[in-house]
Amino acid sequence: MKKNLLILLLLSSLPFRFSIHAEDGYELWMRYHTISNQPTLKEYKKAITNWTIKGESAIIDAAKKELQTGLNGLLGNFIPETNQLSINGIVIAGTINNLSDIADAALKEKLKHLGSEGYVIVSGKVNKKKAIIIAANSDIGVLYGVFHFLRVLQTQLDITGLAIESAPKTKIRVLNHWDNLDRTVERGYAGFSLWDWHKLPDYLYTRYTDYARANASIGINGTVLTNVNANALVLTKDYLEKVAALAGVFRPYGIKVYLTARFSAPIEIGKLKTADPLDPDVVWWWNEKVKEIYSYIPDFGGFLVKANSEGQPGPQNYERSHADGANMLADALKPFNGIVMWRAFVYDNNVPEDRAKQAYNEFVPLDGTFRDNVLIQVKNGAIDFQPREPFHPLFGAMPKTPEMMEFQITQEYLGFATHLVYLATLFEECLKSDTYAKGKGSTVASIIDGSLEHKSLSGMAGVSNIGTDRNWTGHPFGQANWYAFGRLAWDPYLTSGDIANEWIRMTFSNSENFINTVKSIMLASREITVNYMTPIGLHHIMGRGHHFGPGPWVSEGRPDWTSLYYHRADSLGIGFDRTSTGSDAVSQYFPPVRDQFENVETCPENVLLWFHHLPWDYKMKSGRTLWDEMCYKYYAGVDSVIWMQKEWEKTKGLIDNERYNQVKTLLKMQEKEAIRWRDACVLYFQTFSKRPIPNDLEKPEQNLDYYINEKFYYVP
Ligand code: BDP
Repeated sequence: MKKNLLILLLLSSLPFRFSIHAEDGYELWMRYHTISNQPTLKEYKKAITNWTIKGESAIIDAAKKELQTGLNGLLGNFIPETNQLSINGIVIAGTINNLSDIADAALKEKLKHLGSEGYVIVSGKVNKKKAIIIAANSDIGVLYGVFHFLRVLQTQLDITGLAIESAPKTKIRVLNHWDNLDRTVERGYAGFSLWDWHKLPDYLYTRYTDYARANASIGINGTVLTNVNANALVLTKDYLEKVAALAGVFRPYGIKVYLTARFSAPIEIGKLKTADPLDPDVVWWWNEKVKEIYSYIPDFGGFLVKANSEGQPGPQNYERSHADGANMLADALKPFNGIVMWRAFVYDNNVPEDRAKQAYNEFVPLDGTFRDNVLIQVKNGAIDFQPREPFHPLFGAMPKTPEMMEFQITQEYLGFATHLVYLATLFEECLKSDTYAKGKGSTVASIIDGSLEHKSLSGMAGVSNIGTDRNWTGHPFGQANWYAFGRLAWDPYLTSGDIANEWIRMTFSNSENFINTVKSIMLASREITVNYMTPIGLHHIMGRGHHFGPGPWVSEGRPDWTSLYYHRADSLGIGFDRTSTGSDAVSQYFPPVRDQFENVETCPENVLLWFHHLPWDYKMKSGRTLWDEMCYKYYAGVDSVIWMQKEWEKTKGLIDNERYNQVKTLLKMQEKEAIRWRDACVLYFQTFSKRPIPNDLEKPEQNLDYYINEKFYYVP
């Protein structure tokens, strides 16, 4: 009886090792399963015999829990906490203040440059005994260091001569949840919203804690709980109590809570007649509201605002500027150290000549007029999270204003949660792009991390792909995109390959065979998707409204919501002329980039039709005509999905059957959907090109009408 009780107790202290739902993906990359490589396990067991974390706080408690769980799991036996420092193989963690007896001058010196969230992990000696030291300037640095150390073990690196230093390169690293108060998630494909508003503030799921752990493990330090298409209700007392309860769960993991502020809230919940940002009553109302929020959540992060875009209210309703609106909120937040993330994704009811130009046109003149606690949140491209977009011309064009990145992790335009698309390559492509804002080397990364213009405020936001699905993201590989986002927000200079390597090892297996196969699938997957959806710079040709599947024929309603507006196919050719003879959107880029895009010879072919309208017989670099090239790209896309399936099948037996089969089934679905994209687009564009599909390519089974008339009900 006693023995059973002991086992039970042991089991309950190791929730992630003995998850009842084995391999259902719930554990994410925090799978602390016992290391199966025996030599490595032996080496680790020798090097790690005890642990201690100095200090006392909720964050330190979280670090202790994580280290205990992680070590027990990975090493396969209980690793005790100790007060004694004279033991061989001790892991010692803490802030430098708490470790002052054991830290040498070199360690102290290192930490001076690592800021409030950085840490070091070193192998060394304490009292002549071998030790691993994790030191930081603050408690949260200690927690980040612990997670990094566990990652070292999970990825089975050598721990004999550890000399790791790390500090985040951006300051605000936030998920944007497009979650509504009724728990639906706008563009969410992984179930419903995690936030169970009805049961809050009393009922706190362990999932909330696991969410915070996952985020902290990759350095995410903030979460915007609510949809950018905001509901003012969340700013009322009832909801603020609920928000405060969530903030309480997240705080020990260094995660601040932010809310979306509906600009018309003073009218809707404040009973004012106006929301004019210069109206004294409105200013007063927001000041009081902000004070109230901080009375519930003393470390509230601030507001994210979508204003004057897609029908959302904003300062322009009162003939005021974005700066007037942002500054009014910024002033209210300033005394509490809160910030405003003001979105540059704007387009109003007047259809512009080119939607791609609007954000730049509206925001560049405002540079220098924003308060210092305002960041402008810019989507990676000027249209809308398309499978491929050139980087947004706003990056670098507002040197006096902090610009933060907005990536979309949820795959609204990339096949929802049924397509395996590793987005880190998309993120990397954008971050590495050189804007030439201050000459060569002015990469997007250097703008959003604040280094180019020496900004103290910087950040990256990711539109979350998380929901109530057991595995959080629907597709098991959707987890990699959440992971990659966090890692890139911490360090925008990491490569997608290195991130994939880490993620695969932590999530699936350290078998080199498995890693090589899966990594090659992941790294190719985004280009494959571009090929079967929008090759050669095509964009915005998806199904209307739900954005599922192809819809190059979408033509009704507001012109810039149609596909025709973007592809401009006609009997002569295809593509959006954004050169100086067209909409001149190229002029928004700095000269060398502008000239590169302007000139059809130098414009990269992967964005050719983004910038140029070209004849169907235009000669591509391959020697093929544009029409043939387009066909080959679409077909290559589908062929590559078949290749992905074959590659994946090689991994059978190398991982658990549950996840193996799940991915296998999803890849089959992806093939079906890729064929739909290919055939629908090729058949549709053929009505303009009037040219045959090249002979060596199989002909579509269905005709165009079939695809046009397909109906998709209740698409999420
Ligand atoms: C678009 C989405 C829409 C969002 C909008 C935004 O389709 O649901 O509200 O972006 O970012 O991509 O505000």
